[in-house]
Amino acid sequence: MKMTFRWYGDDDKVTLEQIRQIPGMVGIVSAIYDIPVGQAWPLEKIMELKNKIEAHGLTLEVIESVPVHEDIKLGLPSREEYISNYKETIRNLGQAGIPVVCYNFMPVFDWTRSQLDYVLPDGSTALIYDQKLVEQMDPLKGDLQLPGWDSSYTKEDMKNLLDQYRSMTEEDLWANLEYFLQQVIPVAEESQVKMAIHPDDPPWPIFGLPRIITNKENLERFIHLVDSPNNGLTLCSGSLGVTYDNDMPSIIRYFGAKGRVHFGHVRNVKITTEKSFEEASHLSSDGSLDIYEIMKAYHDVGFEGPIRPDHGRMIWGETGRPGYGLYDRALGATYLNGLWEAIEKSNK
Ligand SMILES: [Mn+2]
Repeated sequence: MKMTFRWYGDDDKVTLEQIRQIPGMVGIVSAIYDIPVGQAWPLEKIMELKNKIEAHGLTLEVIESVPVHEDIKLGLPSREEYISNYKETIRNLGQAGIPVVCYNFMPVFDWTRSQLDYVLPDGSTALIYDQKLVEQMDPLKGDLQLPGWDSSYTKEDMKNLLDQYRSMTEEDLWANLEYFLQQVIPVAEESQVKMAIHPDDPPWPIFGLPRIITNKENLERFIHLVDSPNNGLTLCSGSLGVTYDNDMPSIIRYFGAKGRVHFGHVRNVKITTEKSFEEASHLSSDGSLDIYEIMKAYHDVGFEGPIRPDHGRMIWGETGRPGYGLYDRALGATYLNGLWEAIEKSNK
């Protein structure tokens, strides 16, 4: 297992100097943020990012994400150009020696929360998701809390986009995903890049839009859309794990044994009511997930890929990108490394 940390580039308040000082930290998860979605990433920009990270004694282990243009998810004729650009990006990433690409296939909205600064009893703040509140939100009113959603859609663009998705079924989305993979995975194979889809967060439909990367059965269907070792998964405990229907350790063991887990996001959540949850510190006793069992599952399947602490709370007065402060994620990384050392030593 390689411990990694997400870094949002030069605009990130958290610096590479700080990340390097976290004990046991070896790698960076990052992306190029100033290229419009759908355009190819030039090799020079990728090399620039990689060199900067390496100059700080770290390695660029994962690109998270290369975003998938909406026209690909919608299956529009214009997808051809965007898929062609995506393939070019994968080839360039391969040439730069980047081993893993994380992406997702959620229509319109990336990860969604109902509040970004919920105050926990200890005074720290966390992201939370309350299904009832989300049901009352109107994507056209701009009152959404969308931390993972970095877009400049106007109200009109948004309305048009939602209209285009109106008649789309889950099966249509599966077909469009399959079409995308059939073209991209052979290029990933040639380029020695492991593609790792991130589960939908939360793992159920929101605002009437279909979501399909949601549970073990669908992950199984996904890996067979194109049966290649390069067609794999990012397993995110904080996404799949927000429902008791998804048993994270067993999902990690099942797909890990098949060699299809290429990246792990590990974080804890506290399930409050059905379809509602609060993000918690990484510690098992602070949430609903058993983080020891999750790390043990990665260990037992011989996982050698990157893992990162996922979202953290805001603690010690830190302000910054919701879920992506330095302190709580650093504590998370240290805790995960501690569990790993204990698991390794008890298995000797
Ligand atoms: Mn995640």
